[in-house]
Amino acid sequence: MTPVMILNGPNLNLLGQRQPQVYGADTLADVEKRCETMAANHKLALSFAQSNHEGELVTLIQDARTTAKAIIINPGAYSHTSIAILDALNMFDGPVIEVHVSNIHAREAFRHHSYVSHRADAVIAGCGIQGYEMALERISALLSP
Ligand code: CA2
Repeated sequence: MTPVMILNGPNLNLLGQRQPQVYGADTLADVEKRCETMAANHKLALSFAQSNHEGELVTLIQDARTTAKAIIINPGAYSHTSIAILDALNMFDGPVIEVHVSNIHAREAFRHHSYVSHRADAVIAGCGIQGYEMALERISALLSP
């Protein structure tokens, strides 16, 4: 089993509870369940986390340097603001995929730029929560020998 970390940033703990027209009706627990199924099919061992705190996300990314072979991250609004998260990802050696539930490019101008995209090997936006499963499939392909 290859360890993969999935990280979620601020407010994503409220997924499914507000703005279903933007983010859909599924909760973060639903996302985790679907990811667990996909991961098992691809022989990946998931660690799944969410934090509303920038520093905690930085620490989790630092931890991943020794505990995970790949990172899938939805940094939430920190995508658009956090050089600290970008710096932490730049110190991680494996593949990084950035996921956004909504299509950030079809939304307000301030969402069009993501610092994390400077490091990400791939970016998936606007595919709803299926984006996480797509990211896992891609990670599996990238990590297979
Ligand atoms: O589309 C995405 O996945 C985002 O990363 C979500 C972030 C937003 O700041 C990014 O620009 C795009 C916000 C997550 C807010 O999550 C909510 C969930 C339920 C209800 C309200 C907000």
